[in-house]
Amino acid sequence: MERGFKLFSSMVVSSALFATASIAAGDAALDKVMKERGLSEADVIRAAKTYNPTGVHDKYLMFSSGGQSGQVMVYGVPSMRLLKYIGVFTPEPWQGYGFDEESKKVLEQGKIRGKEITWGDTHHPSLSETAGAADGKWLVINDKANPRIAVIDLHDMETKQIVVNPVFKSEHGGSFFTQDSEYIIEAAQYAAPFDNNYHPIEDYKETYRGGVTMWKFDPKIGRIQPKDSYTIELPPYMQDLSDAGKRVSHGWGFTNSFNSEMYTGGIEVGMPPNEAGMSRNDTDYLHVYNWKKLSELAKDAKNYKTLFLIPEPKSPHGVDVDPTGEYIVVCGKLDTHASVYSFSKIQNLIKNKDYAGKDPYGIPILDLKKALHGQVELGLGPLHNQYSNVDGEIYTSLYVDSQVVKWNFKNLKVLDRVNVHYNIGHLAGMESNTVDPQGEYIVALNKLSIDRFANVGPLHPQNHQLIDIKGGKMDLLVDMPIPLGEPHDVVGIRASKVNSAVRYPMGTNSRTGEIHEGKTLAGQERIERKGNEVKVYATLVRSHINPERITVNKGDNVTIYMTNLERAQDETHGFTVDNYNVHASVEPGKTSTVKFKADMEGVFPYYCTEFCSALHLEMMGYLMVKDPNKKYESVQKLKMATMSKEQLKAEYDKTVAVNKATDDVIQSVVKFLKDNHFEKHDVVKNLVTDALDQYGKIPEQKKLSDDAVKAGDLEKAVLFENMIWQYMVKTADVGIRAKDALVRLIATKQTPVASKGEIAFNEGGCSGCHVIGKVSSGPDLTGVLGRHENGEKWVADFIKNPEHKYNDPYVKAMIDYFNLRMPNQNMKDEEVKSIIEYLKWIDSNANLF
Ligand code: K7E
Ligand code: CUA
Repeated sequence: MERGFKLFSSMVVSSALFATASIAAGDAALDKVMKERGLSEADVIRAAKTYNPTGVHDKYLMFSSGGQSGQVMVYGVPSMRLLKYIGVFTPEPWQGYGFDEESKKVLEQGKIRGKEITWGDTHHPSLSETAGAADGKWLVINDKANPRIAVIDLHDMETKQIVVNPVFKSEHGGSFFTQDSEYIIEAAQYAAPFDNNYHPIEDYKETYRGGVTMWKFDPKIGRIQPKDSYTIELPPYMQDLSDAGKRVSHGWGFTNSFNSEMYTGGIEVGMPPNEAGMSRNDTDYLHVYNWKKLSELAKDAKNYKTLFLIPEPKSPHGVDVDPTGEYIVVCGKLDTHASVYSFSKIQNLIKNKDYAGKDPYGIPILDLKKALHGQVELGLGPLHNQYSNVDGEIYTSLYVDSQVVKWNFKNLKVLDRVNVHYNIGHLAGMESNTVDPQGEYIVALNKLSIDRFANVGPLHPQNHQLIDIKGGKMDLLVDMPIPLGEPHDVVGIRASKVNSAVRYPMGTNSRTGEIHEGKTLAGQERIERKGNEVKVYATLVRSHINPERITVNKGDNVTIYMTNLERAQDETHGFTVDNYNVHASVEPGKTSTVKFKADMEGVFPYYCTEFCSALHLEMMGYLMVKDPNKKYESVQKLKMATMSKEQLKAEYDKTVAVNKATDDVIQSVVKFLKDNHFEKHDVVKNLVTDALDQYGKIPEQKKLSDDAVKAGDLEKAVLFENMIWQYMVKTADVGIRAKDALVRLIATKQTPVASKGEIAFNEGGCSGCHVIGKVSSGPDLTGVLGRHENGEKWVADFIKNPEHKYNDPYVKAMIDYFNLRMPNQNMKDEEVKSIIEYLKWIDSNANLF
């Protein structure tokens, strides 16, 4: 074994698994895996830095644009595991987004001039802020292709609102929250006439316009207020990315541009292409505006007085305000420099009216040199910047060089660089462009993945790479393929700041947050008809849909309201009617609606689309669509044989007996839970609440069963008894989960050796015959060490060499009883020792099993 590797094992895993006498064994196992998989020591450290054992959560949540998918993705850092897709501008069937009525209403808000737009090109997600810090409440994202902004509520991660920009024909520099989420900045991209008329390209300078829209946001209710929003009309320079000032620069906005040339191309008429003409000048303009003042002026008429232009090296891209608000860093894209502007210098120039000139539209231009704190040569193709928790530290992506470069924007020194694969666009730090950046990690959002993953055809996934920035040198830890569009930008936030709910108040329309008109509680299920309007008020609860039959006439308009009555976490029911192109995802407490015209005659099963319980397949019903102009003949010719009265009575008695036995099991679990004070542990308490919820439904069913017996209908009584059994199974299912959870919480902690013993016990095959706490195909091993003289040695010998003891009277009796002999599992000494430790641990918790 190499020296370096030894050093690593004592460094990284010392306190966990290999600290005791078994270091050699641990190292050997690790060594074997490393050899087999060709891993270096550095690889193993990186793996350990990003690996989350099962059940361990990530420290950071990342909200990623889904690019051309029009969605948002959520993933965790440092594990880089995908957690969710959120439907935003595009229908998304899993969530019923665009397939139930509530979400269709949200998507409809995104219509442009009456036209339905079912895709989007999402670029820049932005987290709401309070006093400049991410507050974990709202997320907004823009659509570059169709100038729109969407609002996502982080309490349930659903899209609630889409607004369409009334004047832009294209946008890009959105969306960016101001420091108290008063406004969201959205800047245009490709200049176009603000009206909806044709204007010849020759009139570009006169009639085409750029702009910045300041969307008023109400952070209390999380909705954009279009009527209080306004647009700053700008010259037809192509506006690009933006950022809001913060702290000292609060109230100001900064927006980049390219094409100050106002070039309009025309390859087809012999002109050089746009790319040549739009990058001819050495400089373009950084737009500097006081949105706070403008929002006052906007209440009256348009006014450009508080708008200024500062030259910036040509065709810049990212503009990012530092955590203090004093520095504004602009990246060159076609220039190898980053330019650091000083907000106080800008303010002085404005105050002293120290202008270098005016643009053709009369907007004052500030002198570049006088506004600069300085410039730094970073490399080829600098695009975007992120800040860390270290004062002055900034990270910039270099598109052409495929690098992340770390530098200091105060003393203007380059500190470090790391290669990424390949061609990075944005990069994302943790709460990075807020007043409280967390440092720790940078995610590189790479445009190409070329050779990083198995070939899945010419369209490759994108590649997000996690970089550790905690040390002096950046260290690239791991790759994450993104199989869903080009995610331009990602924002990260501490997961602890996001308070997502697990259920809705009963009967909630999740898209509006209000109580749904179709809210239906148990017992209120019904079908209402008015002419050819049929309204179904349905409930969903494990494991049935009520009603189970809906009969309508062909041509009827059918509305089905569904309320999920569950309170248990993660008990979502999905709903579809076959062949009718509807789907809803109904989480606990939610009410959803599907609506369709029953224009096809026939029988259409409807069912729950989430595997919600053991009887999920039975969670179904039939939509029957009759043609009112047809006559239907009954075909009940074949009389089915029925049970005799005695047979029915026997079946009834048997079912009741099974229920009694099942109830005994439940009561024993309940006793255990009570004896061990389950109520002290929230996790267990919640599970018990869920279990009792199911159990509480039994009396009602019992009454129905008893009534049926009284009425002499044993057939029906058996069915109700079966329903009681279903509720008991559901109770027991959750109850046992609660018991297991409680055992784990109150048992004494396993020593490292004992936990290795448990692994050996399970992997070595012992658990195939022995179940702790139960007699199974072998004896219960609780207390086994005390059963024999010199128990530890006896058991160790027996594991290692069972054949020698087959004639021992005790063993012989066991062999006869179980009709099985303990096989030789070829355990190593080390394993046997650890199993003994495990058995000791079992004995110390014997009362729990
Ligand atoms: Cu640089 Cu749309 Cu933010 Cu892409 S943008 S990279
Ligand atoms: Cu409900 Cu499956």
